[in-house]
Amino acid sequence: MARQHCLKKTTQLKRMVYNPELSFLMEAHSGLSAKLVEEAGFHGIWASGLSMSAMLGVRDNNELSWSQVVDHVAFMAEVTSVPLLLDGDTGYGNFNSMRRLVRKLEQRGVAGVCIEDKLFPKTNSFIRGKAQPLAEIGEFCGKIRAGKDAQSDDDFVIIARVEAFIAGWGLDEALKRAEAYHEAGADAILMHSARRDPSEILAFKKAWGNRCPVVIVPTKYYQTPTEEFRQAGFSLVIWANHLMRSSLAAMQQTARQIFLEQSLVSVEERVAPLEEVFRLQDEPELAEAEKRYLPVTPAPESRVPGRRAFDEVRKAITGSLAKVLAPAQGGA
Ligand code: SPV
Ligand code: MG
Repeated sequence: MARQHCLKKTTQLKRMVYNPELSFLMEAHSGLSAKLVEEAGFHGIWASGLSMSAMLGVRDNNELSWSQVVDHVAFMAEVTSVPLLLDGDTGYGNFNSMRRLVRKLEQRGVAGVCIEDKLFPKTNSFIRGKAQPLAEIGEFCGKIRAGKDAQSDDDFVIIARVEAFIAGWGLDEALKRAEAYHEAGADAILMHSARRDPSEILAFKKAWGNRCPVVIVPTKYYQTPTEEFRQAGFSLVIWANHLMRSSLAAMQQTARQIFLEQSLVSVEERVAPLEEVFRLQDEPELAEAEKRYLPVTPAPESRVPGRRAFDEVRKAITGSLAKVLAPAQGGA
């Protein structure tokens, strides 16, 4: 069970976004990985579209339907007490899809959603980025407004992700889009970049100033010291896919080794013990609950058919057998 927190998850996320100090969201893609993010100490979870798709064996091209995504993140939200920000791709359709998405996410305990200004079905930003068409600004603003109007919790967070740098449009377009999305009501701007250095996002932040919080995803410019992001005044850093990628590498290694060795001997010591799995599933809580809710376990004898019933059945079978066998025996 997730531990209790005195603030709503939406409020926690909103405060994190608006807090001038740099905060971090860590990627998760399942209930288990979400729990690990929380246990590691992170105050928020990024439900990555890339990672959820990859872990389910499909592409990051909206091959998962939006309701499959909502069902999936519901597990992650249910078992954690820190807020979860869903990578909502393009909002899975038009403004109407966005309204429905926001309502469903609120019902499932998700604290916020980030939508990107590309076209449905989207493609991951690191695959043929420059070939990707961007959404029309007015249409995307309508989606943001529809989402903000649909939320029933004032603290539910909607982040607008600008893909202008990814698509090769440059700083002016990035600023124009950020300004429009901010005016449409986005709580923050996620400025994405596929460069190996932070020049694009630093140039944006310098020009943007503190108009509203800015979120970054340093997957490609990972060598930049975090202190630079802090000094530049970013609000949130998203470590976007590193649990998925680390588990992938570990699973490949384990599968290969067991296949080659036809034995578990050399892997047993380096995989998580079963006790750790049971702990993360909170088995002790169920054992406690059983004590509270199940009737006192009956004595073993009373759980098998009564002795008398057993004897009667045996007598009936023996009697029938005797009847069947008697003529045969008599005739021998
Ligand atoms: C994701 O994690 O799915 C993202 C971030 O959208 S990225 O893959 O960097 O586009
Ligand atoms: Mg994504």
